[in-house]
Amino acid sequence: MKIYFAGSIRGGRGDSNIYNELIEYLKKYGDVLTEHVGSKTLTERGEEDGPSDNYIYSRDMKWIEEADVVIAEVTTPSLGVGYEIGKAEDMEKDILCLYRKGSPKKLSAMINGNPNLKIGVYEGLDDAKKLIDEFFEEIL
Ligand code: 6K6
Repeated sequence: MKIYFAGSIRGGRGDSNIYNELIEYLKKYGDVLTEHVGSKTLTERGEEDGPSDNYIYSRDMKWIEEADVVIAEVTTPSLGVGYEIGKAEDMEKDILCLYRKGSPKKLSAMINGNPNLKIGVYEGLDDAKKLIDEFFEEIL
């Protein structure tokens, strides 16, 4: 099972610890292609000598094509994550969007209102992990 995990990078790194925990949990279901999204050292600004945006775009699009499922943490709004979800939807991937209840940012209607996406609203990490289990139970 290849899993593409999407989470905000330039949209803001405030939830990076949560991404990290979710990625660790997802490893029980398969290979997470995008482990760097949970990195505690990855900032919104990136590194001077990091890969070019063009390289990142091409690599990430290839990984979405390869992935069996996409799990997106959507609490921190991110253009990149929204774009990835839209592309994955076109590719008819199974997609779970996890949104933390009580966030000051209301989830976009383009995600929340999309019948092709599974939306999981969670309170704490244990809750999010249960939603992940349910998602995999449904598709496996
Ligand atoms: C680090 C810091 C700034 O830029 C970087 C390197 N950038 C990226 N590296 C890997 N994946 C990326 C990068 N930028 C965006 N992505 C992909 O888009 C990831 O798979 C995330 O799910 C999503 C984040 O988009 P933004 O718009 O929040 O950056």
